[in-house]
Amino acid sequence: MREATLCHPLRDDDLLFIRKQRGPGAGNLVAPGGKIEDGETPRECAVRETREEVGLEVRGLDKRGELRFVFGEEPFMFVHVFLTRDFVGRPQETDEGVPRWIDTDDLPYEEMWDDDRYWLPLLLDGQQFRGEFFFDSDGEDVLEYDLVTGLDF
Ligand code: 6U4
Repeated sequence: MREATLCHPLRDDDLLFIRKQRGPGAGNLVAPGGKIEDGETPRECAVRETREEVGLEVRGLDKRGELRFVFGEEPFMFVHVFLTRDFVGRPQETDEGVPRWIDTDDLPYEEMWDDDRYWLPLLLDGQQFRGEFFFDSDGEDVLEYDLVTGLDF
């Protein structure tokens, strides 16, 4: 199963998203992140991807979740989720998309992957979580999921 990261910078009450330009989930609002490379830790990957995708130098990443996605019968991806309030620079537009700060009270879940509505509220509530999401074979809709909290990564 491919292993990847998501890194959510938080500035006051706003979370940073980009509109994904290509690959699976193109068109969705997503956090910076991507696939882990050989020899890289999940945290190192999250820092590198955030630098590459929006030009922010993030530090002090807080690991908050692990998510497993299955599309139909196929394991799709295992994702480590990080949150940070500690970063330097301003988000820049790159080939990956246009960055956008979005108020956490008004998140447009209908523009995100279908699983985000289930675990983003836990992230914002300061919780740690592990989730498994079973999508239809197109990876469009979550059919079933299992989410546990109270972890300590
Ligand atoms: P690189 O490594 O640059 O190729 P990218 O093209 O962004 O990365 P891709 O398209 O394989 O990687 O997708 C990986 C990214 O998508 C990770 O950041 C995790 C995220 N992702 C994948 N499925 C997701 C899902 N169901 N919900 C979600 N993020 C998901 O919130």
